[in-house]
Amino acid sequence: MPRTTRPETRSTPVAFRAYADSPITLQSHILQQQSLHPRVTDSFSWILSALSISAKVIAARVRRARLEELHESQQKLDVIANEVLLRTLGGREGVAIVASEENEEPILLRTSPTGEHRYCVLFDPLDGCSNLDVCGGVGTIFSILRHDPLLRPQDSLLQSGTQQVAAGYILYGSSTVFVLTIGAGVDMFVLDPSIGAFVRVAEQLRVPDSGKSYSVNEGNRRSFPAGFQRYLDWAQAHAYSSRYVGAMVADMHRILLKGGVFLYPSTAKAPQGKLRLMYEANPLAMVIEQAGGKAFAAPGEPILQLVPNAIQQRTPVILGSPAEVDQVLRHLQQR
Ligand code: FDP
Repeated sequence: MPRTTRPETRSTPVAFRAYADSPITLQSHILQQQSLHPRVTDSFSWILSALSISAKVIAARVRRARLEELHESQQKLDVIANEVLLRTLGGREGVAIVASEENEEPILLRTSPTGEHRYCVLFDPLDGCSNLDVCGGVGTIFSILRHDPLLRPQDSLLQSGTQQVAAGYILYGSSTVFVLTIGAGVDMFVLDPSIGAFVRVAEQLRVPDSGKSYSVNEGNRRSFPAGFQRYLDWAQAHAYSSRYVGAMVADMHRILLKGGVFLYPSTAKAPQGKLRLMYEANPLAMVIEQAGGKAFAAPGEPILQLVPNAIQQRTPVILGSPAEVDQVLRHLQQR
């Protein structure tokens, strides 16, 4: 006997209603942006489309990870993700240099003749990959900088985060989510497997001003600088929740949608912090700031203003809702 369907009582969120009415794919969103912002050139759009294709390929491999690893000869998924991105981006005329967290050295693909706009694309192909063993969320993080043909490849890459022309991440979780900023707010897309396209589900995302949760590896607490220990005492006394996935993209995504603060301080094991400035901290700092949040390495040191001196440089990270980041900074400044 057919089940009787109960009338839908919960209201559909606005963003999803818009999708049901007329889906905007990432591809059409990029074209829209091109018509709105003259700085979004054809070659830049092709780079975003390469990232979108790579994300679909990697998402498909992540879905099969637990099946494929049954075969012993299987390559590691972070290596596969790296190759997919290098190959897809490498074919785009607009890419001058690719730099991957997985590779020691950046790869110079082509120079930029005068008048030609080319870009450097930096990425962490599969961040948080220890989570794969337990079917947890993992992600790809990317950052796009303008290429300066007059500089050596290394120097062309060593720009502060304020110079990023776009940044974002892809979260391979219960859905595959693509979060993008081109410096004019943050938009979110979800992969619809039935049509094989990323569809826009939210425009101009804003991180909540506050959110009573912190995200940190508390196992390292004893070796955190004193200010972080003071902050954690304060947060626990004020009934904050602790939420830590251990994959930065997944922790960041939760904070972007629900508020809170993400912390990766310096520790005894990682005195400069563990996270990479150019592959992780800068792109996620750009996203959170474009969504109205804050990102600092220390009091008075916004992440985006740090001038890198090495491509693999590490930094402490404090990012999230503005009110929560301020609380952390306040505790760091106390004597
Ligand atoms: P992973 O080593 O699994 O790739 O920088 C990488 C990262 O994960 C982040 O994604 C994550 O936030 C952090 O390291 C987790 O580090 P801890 O295990 O030290 O908490």
